[in-house]
Amino acid sequence: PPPLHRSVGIIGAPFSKGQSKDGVECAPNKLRAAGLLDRLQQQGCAVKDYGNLTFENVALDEPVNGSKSVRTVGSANQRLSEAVKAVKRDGHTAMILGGDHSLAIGSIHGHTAAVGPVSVVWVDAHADINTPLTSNTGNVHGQPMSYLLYELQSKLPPLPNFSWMKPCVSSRDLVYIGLRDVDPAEHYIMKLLAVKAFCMTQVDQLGMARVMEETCDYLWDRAKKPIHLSYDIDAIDPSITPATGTPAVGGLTYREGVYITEYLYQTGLLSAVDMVEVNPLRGRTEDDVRSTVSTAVDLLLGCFGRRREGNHPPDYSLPEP
Ligand code: NNH
Ligand code: MN
Ligand code: MN
Repeated sequence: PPPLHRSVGIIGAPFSKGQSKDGVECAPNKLRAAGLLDRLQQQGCAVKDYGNLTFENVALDEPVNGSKSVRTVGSANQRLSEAVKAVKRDGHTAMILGGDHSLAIGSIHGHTAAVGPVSVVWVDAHADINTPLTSNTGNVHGQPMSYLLYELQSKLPPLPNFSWMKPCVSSRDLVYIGLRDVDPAEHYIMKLLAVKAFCMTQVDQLGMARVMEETCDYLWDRAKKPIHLSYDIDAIDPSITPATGTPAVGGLTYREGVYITEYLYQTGLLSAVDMVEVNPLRGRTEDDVRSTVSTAVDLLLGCFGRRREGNHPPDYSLPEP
């Protein structure tokens, strides 16, 4: 196997205005407090923590076509895009700790600004491909893919504080895994654009090993591009990761979730990873939060070389008696 990229640049994006529940902004520090950085280092990663970004609330951020906090979300994502671009230019694999999923707009935008076209693997219970005009909730975290896709630009109204961004992903470079709560308009869009999706039905049918093989076959059909993994923790079954804003029953097992990360790591193409929607203020008990945070940490470790068979440093030598 090729020598794999083992330097990670971490950006905390404590951003919550893409949805309406408090708490997701606490996740970056919770993930660090759970030992994320130490454990990355122990498995042989060089770690650089760029710290948490700060975001301002734009005053008088009235709904735009029913979508909430659009200006605040726009300027936060502009900042995140610049930060991700800088981490990529520094030569690291980027790790973006959300925050809600609206941050994928800036994360993917900044990633492509630095490295050119990417493949996007979107692991989520939801498709997050509503346009501002199809959204039933007005939450931008249900819309990021529509902002990013070239093919949907003519369907977007003008959005204040988004003039900095241009679409940067082709619908042929997107694969969904784990879907089970898709709005009618989202389903229509996905069929219209023929977006590749392994919803839970396909996961049941094929098993995760084949889902990952087919994901990469599909993405690599034209060219191998750097991979952007956008991992919404609500993709995992809420019995394991209940501390999230919109839990959806019937999700991925812990093992299926981890397998995705192990598989993408060994491609050698993983170039940026978002971990979003961990909400330490949701869930009913301390254990609910602990289980959600520790699963998110395990998924991130899997993206950076952790193997369930065990790991050892390349320079390990047995002690002589
Ligand atoms: N589809 C709904 C919406 O557009 C729910 C999105 N919620 C999410 N997405 N958590 O991952 O608002
Ligand atoms: Mn999402
Ligand atoms: Mn989701």
